[in-house]
This record gives sequence, C-alpha cells and structure tokens, in this order.
Amino acid sequence: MPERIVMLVDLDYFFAQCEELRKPSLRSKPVVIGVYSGRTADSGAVSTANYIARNYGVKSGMPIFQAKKKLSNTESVFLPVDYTFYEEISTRVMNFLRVYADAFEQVGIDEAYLDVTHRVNADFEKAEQLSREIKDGLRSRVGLTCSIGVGPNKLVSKIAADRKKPDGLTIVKPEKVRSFLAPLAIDQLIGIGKKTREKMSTLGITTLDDLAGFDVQKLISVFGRNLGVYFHNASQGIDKEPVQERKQPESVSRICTLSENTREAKRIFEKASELCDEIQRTLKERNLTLRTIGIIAVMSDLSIHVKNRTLEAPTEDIEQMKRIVDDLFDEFLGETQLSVRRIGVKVSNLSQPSNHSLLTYFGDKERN
Ligand code: TTP
Ligand code: MG
Repeated sequence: MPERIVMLVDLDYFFAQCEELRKPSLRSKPVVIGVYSGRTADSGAVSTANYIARNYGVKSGMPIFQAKKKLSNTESVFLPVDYTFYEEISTRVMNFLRVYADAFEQVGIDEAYLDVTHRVNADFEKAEQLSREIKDGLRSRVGLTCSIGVGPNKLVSKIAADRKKPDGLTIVKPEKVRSFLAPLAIDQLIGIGKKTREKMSTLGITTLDDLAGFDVQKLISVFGRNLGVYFHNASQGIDKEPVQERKQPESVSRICTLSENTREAKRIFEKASELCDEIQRTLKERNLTLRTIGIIAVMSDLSIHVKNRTLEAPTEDIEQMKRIVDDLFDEFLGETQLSVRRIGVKVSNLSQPSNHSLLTYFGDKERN
C-alpha cells in the first residue's frame, strides 16, 4: 500500500468549549458539564470539563459532588448537558473539515479522521501546513480550538492527537513511528482496558516497545488469533484500516407477538426486557449509543400506539433503557382499556462514541 497521510482532528474539551462559545465570560472560570440523574441536586456524573477545571483534578466520569468538592473555593460553573446545541456545533465543524479531506470519517461528536494523502501529495511538510490552516480556520470560522495528530494511518494519528492537548499539533512521520510509540503505555491502544493491561503486565509487557518485541505466537496463544495479531501490528504502528464515511442505521427495533393478549404489566415488561437485550446486542456489535427510546404497542383491536422518550445525553446502559421502557409501558397502560397483542421496542438517535471504534473488529469486549 502506498504511504498514506491521515489526520485526526479532536476538538478540545468539546461540550465545555461549546458552552464557552455562547457565553465567553465562562472562559476564565472552571466549567464542568454534567449529566444529572435527577435523584438529588448534585447526583450525576461529569461529562467533561474545561482545562481550568481539569487543573483542579476534575475528570470525565467523576461524580458531580466530587467535582464540586474539588472546585469548592473557585468561581466554578456547573452546567447540564445540552446535547442538541453541541450537535449543531459539531455539524458546523464537520462540514468545515470535510472539505479538506480526500476521504472523511467522523467518529463520535467531536472527532474526525481525514485522509489527506492526495491533497498534500503524500508530503508530511504540506500536511503540517494544512493542519495549521485547519486549526486557524476552525478558530476563526467556528470559534473553537482542536488538537490534531498526523501520521501514516488512523492508529498513529489518534495516539498523536492525544499527546498534546489542548490546541496541540503532533506530526509523526513514518520513519518516526516506532520511536514515537515505543515508550508509550500499552493502554494507548484502543481495546486495551484494565483487564488486558493486567494480563499483559503478568507477561512483562507494559510499554508498546515491550509489546512489539513479544513473540506473536505467544500473544496469539494468550489472546486468540485476532487480538494477538492486532496487538502485534498495532504496537508497531501498523494499521491498514481505511478512512471511510460510516453509514449508521437510523434506528434499531425489535417487535414480537405476545403468547396471548394481555394487560398484565409484568408479562409485558418481561417480554420487553428480552427485546431490549436483543437490541443492546446489536448496538454493541456496531458500537452505537442511543438517545431516544420508544415503545410500540399493537392492541387487541389492531390499533398501533407509539411512545418515545429522548434522553439528555446518549447512553449504552441497558438498565436505564429497560427502566424507561417499563415507564413508557406503564404510562401507556394507564391510558387505554384494551389489551395488548404485540409489543416492540425501538431505539433511535444513534451515534458512535469516540474511542470505541476498533473494539468490535477484534472481538474484545473491554472498554478503555
Ligand atoms: P473527548 O474528546 O474524549 O473529550 P473532550 O473533548 O471533552 O476533551 P479533550 O480536550 O480531551 O478532547 O469527548 C468528547 C465529548 O464527549 C466531551 O466533550 C463530552 C463527551 N464525553 C462524555 O460525555 N463522557 C465521557 O466520559 C467522555 C470521555 C466524553
Ligand atoms: Mg475532544
């Protein structure tokens, strides 16, 4: 394969930066965006935070009350996720970026791969200029900063983009790939989470250099052929995955006929729960999260009813999905006297979270 040049553009502290965009006075303060569960005023988790808040130790996934503690003596601002607004900004960013690429692939809400090989005549110096042009353009046209990684493939460009943030630019030419990767911890690779890291550690592997030097047959015997070969290649920066636009399904649904018509909530919930499990398997296979959950009920008179709920942020949590499906059926049964003949569950507003993109190719269920 001829040498490629692939760029990964990742927006900095995206949700928080969007909030700063519409309210510039936030820029000088710690800003935390949270998904509030609604149980108590502060229950929920941090979605992201600006870099001022990160300097106080605030991180994605941290409980909101803990972030509040860390920021107790500051002028911090806590805001709920406004996904619709972030999607609008994301669309503007992606439309801006797409024009620069021979091939374009959006990953998640704030990242995209650009294959720019032809555009820059396979010249890394030109790719660097182009990266600066893109960074300047995003700043002046949309008002956002990003971090860019440039390398000979997706794997290297992704790791490169993570090296310097915010507002970073990291270029890794093909001849530097090995020395760039060698000292990094193995969990820089997509697909290496806690369990794999521990297993590798027992084999004496902690860095990508250790992994690159490890016998591939032994890796295969421990992790299976697909993962073993993937780890072996990835540790050396070998990745042939093309940059290509992903076509995502609009929705995933399952429907079934009940063994007999019923109004009994428990029986409906049980069946709906099985449908949710099936849907979740499909979502997992395709690395998709959902934001809208709907139920479908076909009644004894064959009339069809639909009810939907849209969450404030995407989820992949099956228990949350089942709770909402139960709620929706509960509400629905309260509104009708008829018995139910067929039930369905439909999820839509699907998206692919960044960072998970390679997992399914290699059959590893682990998450970073
Ligand atoms: P990231 O690109 O991982 O994070 P980020 O853009 O906030 O920060 P960075 O400067 O390190 O790139 O994720 C993009 C958005 O996805 C982020 O702004 C909020 C959302 N997100 C969550 O809701 N929960 C999470 O655990 C993570 C990691 C991200
Ligand atoms: Mg980001």
